[in-house]
Amino acid sequence: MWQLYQFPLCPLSRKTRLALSEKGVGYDLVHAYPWDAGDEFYALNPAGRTPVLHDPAKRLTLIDSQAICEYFEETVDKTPLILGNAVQRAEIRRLVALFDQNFFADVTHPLMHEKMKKRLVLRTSPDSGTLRSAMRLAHEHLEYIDWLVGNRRWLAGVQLSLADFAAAAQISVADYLGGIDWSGHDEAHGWYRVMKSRPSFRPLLTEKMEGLPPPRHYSDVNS
Ligand SMILES: N[C@@H](CCC(=O)N[C@@H](CS)C(=O)NCC(=O)O)C(=O)O
Repeated sequence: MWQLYQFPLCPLSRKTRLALSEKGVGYDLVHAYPWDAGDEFYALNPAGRTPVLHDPAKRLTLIDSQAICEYFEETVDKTPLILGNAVQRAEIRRLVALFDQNFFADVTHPLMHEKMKKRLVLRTSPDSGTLRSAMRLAHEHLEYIDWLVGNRRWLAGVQLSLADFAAAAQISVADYLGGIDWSGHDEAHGWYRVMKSRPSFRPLLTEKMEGLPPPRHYSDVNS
């Protein structure tokens, strides 16, 4: 059985979990907090980053959310997530990179640092300027999602793809941390409600980070 080393608010682990679930791949969760990880985790991934997927019986370790998603895309036929022709697959990969890297750097990572790490690890107060900037940048990303959803059926085109799961994974963590204001983003909000109501999303919405409860609306699929 696969073991997924992750922590509840790691957006890249969330993307991986959504893809595994959509593809019907079973796994056990192992909590690994990069700031407090033990030797066992560092032995698997000396870079100390989550997610890491490990199969002890096969002595196989997969590292990096995109490498893991691509591995299962190549080995499991069920629910293709990087699909279509070469141009369409390139567009899916472009958007996955945009959310994994840009949205993460602009919005999710600053929110995680200010609201999660400072509270649970560093025991200091969040910086309001950094939070304001993350929320302003979140609006810009949501505007782009409004445009994508308004012009296409799903983010990368006519079919649901890994781009939708990469974006929804980042937004779900930002939303947990109170960084998403949907005002003026009806199209993006409608798309996110649909993503939230998928069975693959349910375990993420009920999971909590110890010492850091989510806002009440977070797990409500209608809000
Ligand atoms: N490219 C990697 C990035 C993984 C990553 O940055 N994970 C974060 C948590 S969401 C982490 O482990 N950070 C620990 C650190 O920066 O020390 C992936 O997609 O898996």
